[in-house]
Amino acid sequence: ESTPLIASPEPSVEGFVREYLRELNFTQGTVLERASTNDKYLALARTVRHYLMASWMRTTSEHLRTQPKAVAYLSAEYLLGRQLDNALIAADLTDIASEALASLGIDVAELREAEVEPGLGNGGLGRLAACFIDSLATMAIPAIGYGIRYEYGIFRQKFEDGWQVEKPDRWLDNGSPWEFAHPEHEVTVSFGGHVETVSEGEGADAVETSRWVPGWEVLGVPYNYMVPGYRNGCVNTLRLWSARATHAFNLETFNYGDYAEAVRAQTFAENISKVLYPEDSTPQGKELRLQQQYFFVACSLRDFIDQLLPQGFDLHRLPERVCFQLNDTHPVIAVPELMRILVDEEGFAWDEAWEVTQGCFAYTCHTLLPEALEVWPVDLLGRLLPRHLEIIYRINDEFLEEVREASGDDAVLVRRMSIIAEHPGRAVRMAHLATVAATKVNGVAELHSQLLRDKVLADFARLWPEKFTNVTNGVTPRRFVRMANPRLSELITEAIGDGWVTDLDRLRELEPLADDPEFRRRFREVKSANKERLADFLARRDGIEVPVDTMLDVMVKRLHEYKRQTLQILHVITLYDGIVSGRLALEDVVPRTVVFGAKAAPGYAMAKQIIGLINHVAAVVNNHPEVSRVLRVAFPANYNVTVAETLIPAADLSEQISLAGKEASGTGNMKFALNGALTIGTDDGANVEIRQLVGDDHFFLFGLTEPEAAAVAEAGYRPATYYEENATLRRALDLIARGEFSGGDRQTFEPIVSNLLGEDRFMVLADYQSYLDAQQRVEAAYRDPDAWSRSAVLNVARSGFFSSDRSMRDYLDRIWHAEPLES
Ligand code: 26M
Repeated sequence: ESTPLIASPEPSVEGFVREYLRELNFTQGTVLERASTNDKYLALARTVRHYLMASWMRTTSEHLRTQPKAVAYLSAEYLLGRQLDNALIAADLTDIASEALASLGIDVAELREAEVEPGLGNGGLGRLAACFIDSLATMAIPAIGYGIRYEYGIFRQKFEDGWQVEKPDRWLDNGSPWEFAHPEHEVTVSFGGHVETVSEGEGADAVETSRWVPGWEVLGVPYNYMVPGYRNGCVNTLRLWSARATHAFNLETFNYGDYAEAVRAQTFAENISKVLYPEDSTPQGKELRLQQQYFFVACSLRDFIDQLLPQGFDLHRLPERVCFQLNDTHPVIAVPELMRILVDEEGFAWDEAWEVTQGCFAYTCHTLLPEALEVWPVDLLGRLLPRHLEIIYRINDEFLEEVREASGDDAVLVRRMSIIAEHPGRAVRMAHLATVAATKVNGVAELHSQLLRDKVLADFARLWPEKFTNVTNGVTPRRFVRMANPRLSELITEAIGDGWVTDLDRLRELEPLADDPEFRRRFREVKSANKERLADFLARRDGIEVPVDTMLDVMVKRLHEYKRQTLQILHVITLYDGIVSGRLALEDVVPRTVVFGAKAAPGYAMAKQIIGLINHVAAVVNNHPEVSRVLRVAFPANYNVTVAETLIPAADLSEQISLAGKEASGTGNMKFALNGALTIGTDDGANVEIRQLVGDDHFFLFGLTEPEAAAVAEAGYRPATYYEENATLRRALDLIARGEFSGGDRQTFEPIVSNLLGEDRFMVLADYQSYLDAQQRVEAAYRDPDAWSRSAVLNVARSGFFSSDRSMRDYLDRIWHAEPLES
């Protein structure tokens, strides 16, 4: 309590100027006249940091002093987005900083753009983790995020002739002013080796205990990042681990004089945190990926026990102090790791250790696709973590005993539920391990949680119904409304005050204003200003020209067959075909600009094909003298959080068109609704809840429902039937097949066409006509600007539920049972 703490500077323009120049001169080591944009950006970032520093130190000290129950979020990904603007807004420094820098002749806007966003995640799952830690800080919940400090985040996407190529994301090159390295808190992580069995005691009292004799070690160095709450004096911590070679290892090799070998060893160790794996649905079972997972989890558990609990804390009581939330199965190796710590290091009896472990973990599942479920071959896992494999076997033995007892020895059931799969090879099913160990298992939207209970984890839900719960995802209104859409924020605040930023249900108070013509006019002004901002942004960033007076129709998300970007491109092709063939008069088309943003996993050939198709269709459409008057397609490369922040506030129409039952939740869908776009979507994931809240009249629903899709699949789906029976669809597919978008070449997109006609796993053809009809309803609605903007305002007013603050309340009530830190 008596920690001497330097106060953060008082917020004033003069004070800010002083702090800023001090950073520029003393830390950046330059003077204003010679400073580069990057120098100026770094100095600004460090200045803003100062204003949050005292709160950070205070939050940390209070946490250590009061020892509350904490949430430790374990996630292999945090897709943070840029930090500067978020920090400025959280600290309420935006105006002061702009004025201060303006007085020095610097434009803050220009410095903002100098920041390279930390893209330490693939998509929804990583961005969700970032939203959650923001909400936890804003709600003053004692929480720490643990993850990996990848040296290279998600690849930078470029297009060459319309085809995706990947470039390394060198996000650290220009300096990283938001992180604090703490090498003094390094953790040693062991790998490999073997397990020895030692007998202790004599005769009947003899017990066999296992001892892990590791083969090699690496160090984990923590890097701390501030997670500022919104103007509440709470600043939590995100702790990301970076791998280093051990000193001993190095020294030894150096002493033998083998310099090259020593450096090789170092490189080997540091490879562990080198790069984010860019797959987000088909885990490849790569050894390095398992190394990453164990590395960050072992560091995090050690760190929590050593740094956040008092010395000598009785670990029997660990569940009173922490809930480790497993963000999908990626950190599940934490389960045997905690067992190992308790049994092998702390001398717990197995049953005691298992009770503690079961009380400490909760598991969130983010998928329904079977190919996305992680499994680790037993030989790989046994080679890398022999003791953990042994522990997993014992957990499984005892679990299967319980299943036998409960089922009257149902051997088929036992095989289905086993943590160890036998075919095609023996492998550990991480989702089963997670489900067995967790206090609670949750899905990420109502429909998804229901399908988990009914399908993917049905056996487990029958055994332990109370274990299963739902927490519908959410997004942070700070970043995705307040920061990304300042114009809309101002309009809302003018109408209902600024309480909505931390209490998003208050957006309901906007409902009556949907009927106010003046408010709707101002809402339309905001949209159109946001379109101008987007047009500017794309012109400068990509040299893409987008019209500002058309319907902006946006589909941004990872490229996946189940998300069905192909369905939207088929709609574009159908419009093109209609106009070119003269069946559709230009005057009858509502002018629209279709924007795509999507990265494909580098090894996902079909996804890359689809990217190629979209770009090639775009080229043809945009260069056609007639068609381009009413239809444009824009596909800016390298979609990321920064792009989302300018794109989403400008959108009129949000495309959420996955096959029902495949998208666990979606979170982009929420961001669009909150920014006043209307959704065209299937009954999938959180779309279901969005539609229920905003109302059917303000949502364009189409497509099969999940039970319908399941029935079609069951009966034997034959996509070719749709091709044969629907002339419009046939014309669109034939255009692709005949090379209309590939300079006459029929081979280029043959794989897409034959996949759609042959297998079409995600039923694009089955939903095509229904989608077209819904797009017709969109056009009709858009022709009436008053009705459209009324619906848009109602989307905003009724989407407060999708704040990640609400998600956090649900996790707290149903799973974590932690409370805010008093301040
Ligand atoms: C696994 C192993 C190896 C390499 C990568 C992975 C991997 C990484 C990310 C697997 C899945 C990953 O993410 C899946 C994901 O983003 N799921 C999405 O989660 C969102 C948040 O809950 C949901 O809104 C989306 O519907 C869901 O697709």
